[in-house]
Amino acid sequence: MDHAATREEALARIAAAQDLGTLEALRVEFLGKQGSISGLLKTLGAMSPEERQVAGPQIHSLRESVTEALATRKSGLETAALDAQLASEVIDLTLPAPETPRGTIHPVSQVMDELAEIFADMGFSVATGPEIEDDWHNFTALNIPESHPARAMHDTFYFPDKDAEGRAMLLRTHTSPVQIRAMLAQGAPIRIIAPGRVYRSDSDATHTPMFHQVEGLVIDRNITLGHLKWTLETFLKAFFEREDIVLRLRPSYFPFTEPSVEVDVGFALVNGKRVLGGSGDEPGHGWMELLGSGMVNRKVIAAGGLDPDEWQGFAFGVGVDRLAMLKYGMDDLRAFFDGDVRWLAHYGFSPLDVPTLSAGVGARA
Ligand code: 2U9
Repeated sequence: MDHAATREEALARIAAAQDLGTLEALRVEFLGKQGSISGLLKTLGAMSPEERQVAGPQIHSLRESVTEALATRKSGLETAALDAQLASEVIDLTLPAPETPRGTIHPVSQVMDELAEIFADMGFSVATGPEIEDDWHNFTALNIPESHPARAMHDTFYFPDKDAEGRAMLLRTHTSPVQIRAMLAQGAPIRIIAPGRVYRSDSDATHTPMFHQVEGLVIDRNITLGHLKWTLETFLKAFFEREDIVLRLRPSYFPFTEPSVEVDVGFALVNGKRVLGGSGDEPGHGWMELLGSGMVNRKVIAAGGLDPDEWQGFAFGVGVDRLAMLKYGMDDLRAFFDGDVRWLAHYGFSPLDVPTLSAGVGARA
């Protein structure tokens, strides 16, 4: 029996298969357990040796041709499929890459980093403390008596409950309690700045219920107002990146300092805008109140656990948001806390510019 017709038909159908599924179905049809060629092979067992000698090679040859044709067609179909995929998935390397959204450093963070860097050069370290305080650390230790207006509900956010020691709990109204804690924890001498969030119940164009302060504290033997003036002058020259910063110290009053001084900075009017620099007494110039300071009150030194006859010091406080507005030219404080990404894209700083001070004026993101 010749299998030429079977072979021809099988090879034709294999060659005509248009996909791998059809080809697999053909393999099963011919060579599977119940396949037609497998069936032919099974007939060999029942043949006489003479018949088998003739039919055996024919059936085996048929199986080999079909096996080979299946493999050839399979690789042909696979190559065609790969070619089609490659043709449809062309990568155009000339297309611009999608832009990766990049955040910016908030001006408040930038200014705080600048302050830490400037004061580090003068030997100060950064101290931090809790934003939820008790009224002893926030007020009493700072010589702010019970009757002081700063203690009234109007200014201070109080919590409804007292702490374990029976002290009223509040959101700190300044970072001064950080320095009280530092004095109690580490003793003297001290050179620290305390930057951070503070809270006052106040809200208009120039006041937000949360704002940022940096305070400084130096405690040592024989500290004078001269040290205070030199420190503030050196700080402001470095911060505003101008050598012609001129300070004016005016007598003032704060409960935690005695004597107390308010510090004004000279400015010039340039095209109707205030530009810091030069004496405020020159024609066309003026003075701008910038920060508060003074020699630490003896009572506050004592509240910090130190002997006021042995240790003296100076302290100062300034609004970080105000410093940022003056240096980088924003005019509305409220925008600092709106979280508007367009404002941040304009006024924010590149996170890739380190160290921070060299990012400086005119080097925004
Ligand atoms: C201790 C002793 C004294 C910190 C000081 C000021 C003066 C001051 C204001 C500036 C603008 C607060 O942000 S503001 O509204 N601060 O005028 N702060 S002296 O004196 C201290 C602090 C801690 C132990």
